[in-house]
Amino acid sequence: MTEQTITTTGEAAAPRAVFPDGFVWGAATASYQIEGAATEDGRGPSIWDTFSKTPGKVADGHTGDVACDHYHRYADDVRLMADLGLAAYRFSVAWPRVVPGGTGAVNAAGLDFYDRLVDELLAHGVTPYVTLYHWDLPQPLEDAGGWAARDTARHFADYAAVVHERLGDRVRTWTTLNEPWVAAFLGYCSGEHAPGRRDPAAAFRAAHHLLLGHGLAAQSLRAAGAAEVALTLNLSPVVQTDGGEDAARLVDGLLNRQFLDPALRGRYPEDLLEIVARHGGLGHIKDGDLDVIHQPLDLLGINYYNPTHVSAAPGQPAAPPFPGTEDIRFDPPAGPTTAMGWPIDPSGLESLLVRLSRDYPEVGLLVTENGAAFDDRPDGDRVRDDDRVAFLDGHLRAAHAAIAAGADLRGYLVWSLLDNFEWAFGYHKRFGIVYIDFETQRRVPKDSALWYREVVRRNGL
Ligand code: IFM
Repeated sequence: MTEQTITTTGEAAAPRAVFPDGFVWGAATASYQIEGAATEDGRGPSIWDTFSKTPGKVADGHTGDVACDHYHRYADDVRLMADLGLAAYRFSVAWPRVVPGGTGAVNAAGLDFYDRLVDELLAHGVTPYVTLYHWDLPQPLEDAGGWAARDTARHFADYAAVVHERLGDRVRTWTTLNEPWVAAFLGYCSGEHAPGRRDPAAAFRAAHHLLLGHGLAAQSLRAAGAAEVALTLNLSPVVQTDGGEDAARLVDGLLNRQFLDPALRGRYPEDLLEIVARHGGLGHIKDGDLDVIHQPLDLLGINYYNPTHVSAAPGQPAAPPFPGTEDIRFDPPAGPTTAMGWPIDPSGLESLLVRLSRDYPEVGLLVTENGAAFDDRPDGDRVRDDDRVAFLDGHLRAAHAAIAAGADLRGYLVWSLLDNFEWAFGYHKRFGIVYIDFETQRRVPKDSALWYREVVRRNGL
């Protein structure tokens, strides 16, 4: 790996950042956000179908019914990936396509779709990275209690085995869950995401059962011969702006260590357990659960978007997705933000990666998501998204600096390949490096896609 300053006449000094040999470059998506074909070939309803069709839950009543129509256009999308030189593509499998009832009968037609997708990727030299759960829980399982119910963890492991049985001969890297914090706390506590529940105790139970599902699925994937098993978390360095530490520590426990410590150390942090005990108790954590959750992991997937700033604020009520944060204020972002209103701060990625390799040195790191929404507008056949190029450039430099500081970072997957259904924001927020005209389904690689192609080609900046 090298970093040097290149100066050419008339140009500003441009620091070069070359990544280690074998560094994996790619892009990511998720099933409900891009596939569409919501009722085709035996797919059953998911909690996101129900939620998005509930008035007032998603901006302008948008749904994933059609999305990017990737279910039918996957071959075009794979060709796009190959044109961009991507080495890896991270996608998720829709549980309700494969096991429409959540448990029981397997829908062969659903598996056939992923079979075709994997073959197409491999034929184009793109390595598939499978995520088994990116939030589209089959609705019948939610009707039986959702992730707040313990049985869901076992059903998830059964479904994982079914998918591995079909794709395991061609897929090496298996990620169990995407962002369990979001699934549990936006889904069951703040109600901003499906299934839209507002019950802190249910959210803590959901978080534990998601982790249990991860552990059970990891065991069954491993037993079936999966080469690499991973878990993807949304992680954020928590910074306390008033000079104190307690507020940052507490929020770090809820957001980061609640998942890192059980999965990678086999125990919950004590400070977290104190909060859980006050929100429904600890009865759902059974003897032996932490041994199941603590499975050997090959990769920790990191979804990084921004740091979290907090300060002590006596009298402040708890923030909706963060039970136990009474007397803490989540500071409004200062400085530049993306179209989501999220602060742009690449240094958070560097500090996060360095911390993870320091605190959890046994696991390799992969950035499974990083990117930004901006208000892109096509200009003929071009989308000039300089703001996204600057965002990605800054974050890749931060990733490079983290590697130089000792982080065991193996690759970077941009979020997202395509503009897509951004959950409660519908199609109003565009994260893609490829623009989608949702009226015509025309795909237009943005300037950031062409820029990223060069990054991949040069293995750096
Ligand atoms: O679109 C989401 C993705 O599904 C999970 N991580 C964050 C992205 C942007 O909000």
